Amino acid sequence: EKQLAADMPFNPNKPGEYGDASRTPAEGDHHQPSTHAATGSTSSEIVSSDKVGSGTPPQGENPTVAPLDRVRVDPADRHLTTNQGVPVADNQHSLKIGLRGPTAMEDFILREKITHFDHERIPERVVHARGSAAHGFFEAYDDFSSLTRAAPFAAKGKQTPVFVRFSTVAGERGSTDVARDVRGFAVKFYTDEGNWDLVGNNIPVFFIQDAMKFPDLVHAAKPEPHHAMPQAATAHDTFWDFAGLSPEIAHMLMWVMSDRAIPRSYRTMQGFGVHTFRMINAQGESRFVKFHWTPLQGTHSLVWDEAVRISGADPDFHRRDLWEAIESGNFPEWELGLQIFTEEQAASFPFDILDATKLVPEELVPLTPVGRLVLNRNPDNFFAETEQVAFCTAHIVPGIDFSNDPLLQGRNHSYLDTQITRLGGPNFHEIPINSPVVQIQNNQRDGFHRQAIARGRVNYEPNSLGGGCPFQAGKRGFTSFPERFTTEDKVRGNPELFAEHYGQARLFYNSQTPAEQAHIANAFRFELTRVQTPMVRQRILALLANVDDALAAKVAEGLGMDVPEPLPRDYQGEVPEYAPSPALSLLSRPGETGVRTRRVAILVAPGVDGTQVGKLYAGLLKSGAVPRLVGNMLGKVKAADGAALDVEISLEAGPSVMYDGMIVPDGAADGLARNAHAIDFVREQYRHCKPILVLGSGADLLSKAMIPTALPDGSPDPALLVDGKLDAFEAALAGHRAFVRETDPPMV
Ligand code: HDE
Repeated sequence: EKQLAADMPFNPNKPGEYGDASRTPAEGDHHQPSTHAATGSTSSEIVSSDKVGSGTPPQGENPTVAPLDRVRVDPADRHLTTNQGVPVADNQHSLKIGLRGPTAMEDFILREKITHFDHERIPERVVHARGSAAHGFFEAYDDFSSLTRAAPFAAKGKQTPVFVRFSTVAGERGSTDVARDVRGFAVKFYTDEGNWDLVGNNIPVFFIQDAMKFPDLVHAAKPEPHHAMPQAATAHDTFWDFAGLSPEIAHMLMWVMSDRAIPRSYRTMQGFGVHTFRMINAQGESRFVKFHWTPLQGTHSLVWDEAVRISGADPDFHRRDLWEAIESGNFPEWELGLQIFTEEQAASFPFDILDATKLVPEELVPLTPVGRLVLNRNPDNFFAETEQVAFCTAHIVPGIDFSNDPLLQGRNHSYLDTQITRLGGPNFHEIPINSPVVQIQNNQRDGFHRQAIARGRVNYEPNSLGGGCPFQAGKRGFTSFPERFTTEDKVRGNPELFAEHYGQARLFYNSQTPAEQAHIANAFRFELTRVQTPMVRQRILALLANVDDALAAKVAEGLGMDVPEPLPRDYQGEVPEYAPSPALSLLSRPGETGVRTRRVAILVAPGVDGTQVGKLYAGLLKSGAVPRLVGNMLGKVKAADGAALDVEISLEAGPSVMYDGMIVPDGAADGLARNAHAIDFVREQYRHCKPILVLGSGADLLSKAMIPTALPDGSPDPALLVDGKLDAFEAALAGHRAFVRETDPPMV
């Protein structure tokens, strides 16, 4: 039997209960010896006891903001207790009046356990319910204080802790990771001057321009209210109905129908602040900025057919990928780039920088790299951290300010407000993952779930009884940029340039490679085919007719319809012409990590060349790839030389879509060819344009699966290597996919 270890602080939530020794602060905490400040406490409070501690906390201490260690709970070598700390003798049986009798009402242990369980769930986020997160840091490349006084940019090499949550938008908490959707990219910086939340997306523009329209947009995109279908998908009538009646959506539609909306990994997505923000330096000078996160891993996406299959094979695909990368020490990394511009520059742009449906082309304002983001630690507890984290666009720090983007202005209200329902009250800032690393001192009091025990009689300001504390920070504190306004009428409406919806939609489309353009057309075809109401399809075609004739024609053909008259345009001025921006193509950022973390299936079966398999496996591991021996079923496979190989996963449990590339070694084909899973595996690898290496008789599996070894035009397939070298395979793997192989409809 484990003994009670009452002298040890087994629940760090309650360090004060275990005497002074257990109050030793965690590293990084500025714990000062107590001098008992002017707290107004009476002498009777200053009685030391195990429960209340000394009654004199160190001056200014507020343990609700201490490092997370203060609330990490580890059960090793501990017995069960109730929530009141009472040791639990029997956790298997309720208390009964005789073994076959009714359960006693008195069983407080049962009732506490069941009651807590009954209330385990909290409401999911109204959007972005499905997400995954990790801890890490942001490191500034330099001292950028001439641009901003924001603490993370104050010195070269300065590190600021962060917590980052990625998400889909429309799906519910348990929905698939790989739905076609925008991804959230929300970063909480725990800065020296309070928390700064940069709550962005993986797409730099948005569906609508004004917060007023957000509830309608979300209602239209979410499952239809009468039958709650479809889950995590925009491919239904209500979304497209709303879209066709909201032409400002044109640019965003190009992005969400592109491969951006089906990323290969959270690690291979860009992130964007979307809105224009301000940065302000210590002299009060302001510049506009746009935030860009660029992944070192490159920008890579799935193909649609693959995404659909992954939803079945592993709906946690992105969550698992992020988790495994961090666990294996492959810490994902992004560079933060800023587009910095002045008010005068902004006034010269052919679009309005307050319009979230517009981006600032990088050709117009190039990126200035300012630092890097590294995610290096998985959360300890999904609920406590990933679920309870509360991002809020209004969480900004000195040196950062808003623009008047009407979407951002509305968000600034929404994010704090929504937490009050979701997290059950106004004290969510005290939930450990949300609390800043700096002191919270103010006269806000009480409310549900209050943690801080504010001392003294003074809870107002100004005061003299508390020595005037806490006092206003004055110049050190946050000051809003004193933007000057001319006197204008109070109106509901939009600035003029907001009405121009098509120039940048066209810019995006024209900046894509032919393969990417084809994927956009196919995505429209797929989504609109799912739409039941012909009129709704028709209106989208009319919208596309304003973007690109060829695209409209291609989608119309796919729907068996004619291209209608273009939607009438609100904007009377000239639609700006933009030169194509190669930076908008996903393929323009192959990344710097090569084959690291890319998953490779080596198919094995009895008679396979074991030495070859060993060499391939070791070679791939050496390059940082993740090889897996995939076979008909788990267990040993006898290689040609008699050695036994361990199959790591079966074809059934680890289908093709789980891998970025495949190898069929010599001798494996015979033992695989009768398993239709193996045939499917090769065909899907091929159809999804993944690199394939076949060695010796391994090539037989290709012919069994009827895979063409040359491209439709007769030229060699750059990613199908017959008797090729591992180096060449790895080069193809680093290049991700060979879209040249693609046909519509697929031939394989
Ligand atoms: Fe959000 N959004 N949003 N959004 N959003 C929320 O806040 C909202 C918008 C974004 O990982 C909610 O805490 C309004 C743009 C992310 O926890 C809610 C409007 C962008 C996340 C909310 C927008 C985003 C949210 C739901 C239009 C990209 C997840 C739960 C005016 C720049 C953060 C919550 C996380 C979450 C409101 C538009 C990104 C309801 C009203 C534009 C990444 O407050």
